Amino acid sequence: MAPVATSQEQYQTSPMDVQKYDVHEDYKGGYRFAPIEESQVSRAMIKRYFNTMYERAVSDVVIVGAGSAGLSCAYTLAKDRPDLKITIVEANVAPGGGAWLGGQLMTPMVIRKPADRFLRELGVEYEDEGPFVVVKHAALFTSTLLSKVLAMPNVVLMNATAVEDLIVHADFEGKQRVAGVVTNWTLVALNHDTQSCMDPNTITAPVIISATGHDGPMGAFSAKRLVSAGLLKELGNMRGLDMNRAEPAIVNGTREVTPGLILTGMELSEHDGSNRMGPTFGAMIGSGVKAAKEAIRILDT
Ligand code: AHZ
Repeated sequence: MAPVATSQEQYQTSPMDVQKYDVHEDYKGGYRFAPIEESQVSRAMIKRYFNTMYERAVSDVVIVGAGSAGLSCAYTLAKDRPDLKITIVEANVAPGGGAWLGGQLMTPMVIRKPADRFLRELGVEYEDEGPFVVVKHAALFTSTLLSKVLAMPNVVLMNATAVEDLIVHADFEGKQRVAGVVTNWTLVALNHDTQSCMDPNTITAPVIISATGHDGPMGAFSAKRLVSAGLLKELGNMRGLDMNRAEPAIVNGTREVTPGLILTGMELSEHDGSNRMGPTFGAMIGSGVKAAKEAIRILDT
């Protein structure tokens, strides 16, 4: 791969490329591209994607779901531990979950203190309203966080890919431990009722962090699977909205709920039976950061 230019040079067409490929960046009608074969495009994508799948079949941490909690977790974990192979699996084509808008499809995003520290770390501007801050557009928070996560060399994002199941191994004492995830293209996962036998794929990792949000078409995936797999008796089920109770409960409750599996974000409310907070996002940041710290604690013991 060509080296990545980091300075002003990146905005200039290299004189070597001009000579070698006869390229011309002329917006008066003479714009000329370097020549390409269609197969080069295919191979450029295939080689990288499948090499990545091969390499990430064994990861250090898998994060399921790239909403505000999953991405806050990925950022913290990747920054604190550049040695870890962190693989994010997101069912949607567009990562970001519900964090592209604030509440009721409105654009401003409210974040209660002390989670505003994370915004300063990301370099996202906000208006200070005293006990909370407001980012002018939720998409500014999500796109900044996403771009920083994707730029981390130890992070891979597999979007349009759904986690369909958990891998559960028994340890030497016979105790059950979540040891990985079972994946499929989301379009395949959505069509199991119409086609026969579309077997999945796997990624193993010593720590899985599930951040799939509250119950919905795909939400609370791992929490629900713990019940159907017999690892949890029943779900607590998310309770009604109470911002003051909900946010600290989610952050402080973020933990390894079963060996090998950490729950973060609103998925935890379904597991624990805690309240929802509605359109305040501080707990998603705090819970994501705490999940990263939990993962490091597990990996280091
Ligand atoms: O696509 C989902 C979304 O991007 C993804 N996801 C769900 N199931 C998956 C699966 N495999 C892969 N089986 C899956 N990906 O998980 C992401 C969840 O993002 P989210 O924004 O829904 O959850 P969050 O916990 O990060 O943020 C919740 C935000 C909410 S909801 C709420 C309320 O309802 O009161 N309040 C807040 C702040």
